[in-house]
Amino acid sequence: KTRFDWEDPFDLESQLTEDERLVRDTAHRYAQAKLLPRVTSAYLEERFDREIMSEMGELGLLGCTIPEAYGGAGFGYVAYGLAAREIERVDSGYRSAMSVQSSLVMHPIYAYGDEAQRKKYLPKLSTGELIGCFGLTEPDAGSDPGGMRTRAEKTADGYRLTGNKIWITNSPIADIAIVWAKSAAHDDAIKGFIVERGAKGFSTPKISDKLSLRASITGEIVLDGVEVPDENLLEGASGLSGPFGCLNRARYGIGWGTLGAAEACLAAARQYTLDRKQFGRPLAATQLIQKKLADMTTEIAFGLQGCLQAGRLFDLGQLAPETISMIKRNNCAKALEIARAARDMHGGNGISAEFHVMRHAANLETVNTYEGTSDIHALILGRAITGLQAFC
Ligand code: TGC
Ligand code: FAD
Repeated sequence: KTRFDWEDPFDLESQLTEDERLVRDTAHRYAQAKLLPRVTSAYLEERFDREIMSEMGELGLLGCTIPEAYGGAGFGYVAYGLAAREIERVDSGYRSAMSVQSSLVMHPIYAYGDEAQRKKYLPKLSTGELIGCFGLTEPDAGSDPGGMRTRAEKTADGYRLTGNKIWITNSPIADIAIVWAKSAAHDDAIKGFIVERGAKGFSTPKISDKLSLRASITGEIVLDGVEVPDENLLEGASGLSGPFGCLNRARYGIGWGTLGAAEACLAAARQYTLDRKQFGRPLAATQLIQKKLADMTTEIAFGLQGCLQAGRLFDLGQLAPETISMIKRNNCAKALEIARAARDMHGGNGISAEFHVMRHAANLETVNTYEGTSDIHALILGRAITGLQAFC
């Protein structure tokens, strides 16, 4: 009889290429050796260590799907997903830093920018010498980004940006921001702009006292008549399809990443319940605990197969955005359930930072909300299934 491998029931390993395994192993070694030892203090102190970006850059993890000519690694989307899974196995906030830089900053410059913009920014973003952030959400426009108020007015040699962005990952430490604004010179279409730190009227106050994603730094972007030159317009994007093209990539990475967090919780809960004895036997010998472990193992294994096939389709240019909504929504929800169950299975110890599971559960609350809430992705799927839109 073939042996059941609870860590890999569908033999995902054999479905990966040699190169994909190499990327996965590199990310795994780095995350376990360098991120895991510092995550607890970073989380408790609400601190993001700037040098993490340079470390990830050194390993080729930033913008890894961008061609090598621009400083990327030229990997496929399965490799990108595997890296996200390994980083989020340690903390969703660290995966956030990687996804924002890769999918929300480097991708729009690569996809919508001109050659001069690509050459100026991409190599430095790929090494982590520059940090970027992505400003779409506003105080009055979250799920409905089309309702944004930030405006771009044409000036003699550029644009003047006015507005506020909120809940922006990495904004307080960003050297550049990709800012989305309605442009009067383009019939009020949403356009993307590269805003450099130091521009007059540009500030990025930090948002403190988060109870989730505390090892990630989050802030606002305040645009008080910020002047950007013509050459900082991302000419190739017009309308919401611009930011959504970036979100497709980040949401896809979250599909993989959340399962990394779930796998960490499953492994912790399994080991804890094997070691912990109550009523004279290991907790893992009880039916209720075994059912929970069976549910966790099943959801993770099915989720990973979905991600792998999504990645293969992405590389072929055949992945529908609605399929991305499906993996983002389902894997976030399953990971959140798994992290909460793992927390419960650890009893009182489950609330201690030392055991990591409650940190994962708290992080996944954010991941379930950002990049489109769970219900928004249900509505995206509902629209595709019925042809009827139910947003408003
Ligand atoms: P809708 O009418 O559906 O579409 C407007 C235009 O966009 C196009 N489009 C897409 N294009 C590419 N990919 C997609 N996934 C696309 N979805 C839509 C669409 O074809 C249309 O194009 P055109 O040329 O005809 O104009 O737009 P809507 O206003 O009805 O929007 C509906 C909805 C709810 C789907 C959308 O607004 C939505 O997804 N809301 C969620 C907002 C969101 O995800 N925000 C994320 C902010 S960034 C973030 O959270 C980063 S966290 C970072 C981290 O730390 O990891
Ligand atoms: P709302 O849109 O106000 O939603 C509130 C609730 O109403 C949700 O449950 C939602 O599902 C529900 N709802 C909304 N519309 C409908 C409807 N039509 N029908 C039924 N229910 C509905 N944004 C960026 O641009 N860049 C970033 O880097 C970034 N990083 C983030 C980091 C963190 C830590 C957090 C918490 C958020 C971040 N965001 C970022 C913002 C994030 O994308 C938004 O919070 C998210 O899109 C939800 O928007 P909202 O908070 O305004 O909630």
